[in-house]
Amino acid sequence: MKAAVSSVIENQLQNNEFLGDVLEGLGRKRKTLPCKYLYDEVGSRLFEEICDSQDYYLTRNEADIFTTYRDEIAQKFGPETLLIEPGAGNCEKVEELLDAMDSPRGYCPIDISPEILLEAEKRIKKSLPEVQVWSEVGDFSQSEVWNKLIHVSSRKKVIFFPGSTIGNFEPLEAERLLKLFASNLGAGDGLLIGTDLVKDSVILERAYNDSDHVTERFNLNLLQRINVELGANFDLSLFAHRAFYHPLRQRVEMHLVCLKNHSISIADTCIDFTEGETIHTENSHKYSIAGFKSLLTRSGFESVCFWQDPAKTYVIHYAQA
Ligand code: AVJ
Repeated sequence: MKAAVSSVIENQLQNNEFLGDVLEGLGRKRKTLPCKYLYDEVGSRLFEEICDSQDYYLTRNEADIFTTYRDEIAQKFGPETLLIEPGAGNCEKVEELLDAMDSPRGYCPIDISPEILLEAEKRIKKSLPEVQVWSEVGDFSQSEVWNKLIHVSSRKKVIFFPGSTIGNFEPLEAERLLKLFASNLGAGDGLLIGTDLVKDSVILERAYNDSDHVTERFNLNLLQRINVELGANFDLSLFAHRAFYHPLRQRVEMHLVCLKNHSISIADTCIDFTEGETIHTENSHKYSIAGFKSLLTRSGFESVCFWQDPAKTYVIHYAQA
């Protein structure tokens, strides 16, 4: 009973924050929504579908690197290392790595989707019964959730941040996030982080406009989520998915384009949309190897080494705090 009541309160608190962020973002001259809200249960599953699509090369090529270099990577960590994965989602990438590690101290996935986390924890406990798992639900870009992990002692920690998730953050925000990571590590602890490389815009744009239109559904699901959770009345047929590479900013931008003048309401607030205006929903920054190394240095890390796929589309960096 107590657990049920507190989870209702927790839900309401989360919804209040969601509502506040949505109203703030849609109240701006250039409308925007925080990309972290794309990953509700439906969104996380759609993202998994994106990862399986032929056009989205990132996940596949990153997995290739892990499969090829897993032992070499695990050796960099050393024995009895605690692996922490912010934004772990379905925790699919970590199993291979945990399996290659020498007596891992344990695994701490952090994610905002409790459903996905619970499912993943069950799976890992089955496939790697000797590995201890401590899951935490929360936003990894805020220090609160990291404080909950402090009780887990270990001689060495490595933060595992694959998937080019760092690309979602604007350069200054990325620096702030990596500094937060560094502040939760000791000297000599590690960061294993995946970044998508700058490349031909045709390849990049295809990856974010897949031929099965999964990315379109993923993007539009954000409006559906706002309808369901915040009682808004978005008509999804009045918005279109648009993703393009911005070469100066070195990022793919994802938007929802309004197709006709209209207004919607969210919790007594009326919001006007004009034809052609967009809601900016996500950025995916692309880095050169040198560019990312310099970000690591600015953030308090020392670059140790990196690995790439044969086609050199993607990089996994290992750095030390
Ligand atoms: C999970 C943030 C790395 O930016 O490539 C995929 C999300 N968005 N297709 C990315 C995403 C549209 C993905 N990240």
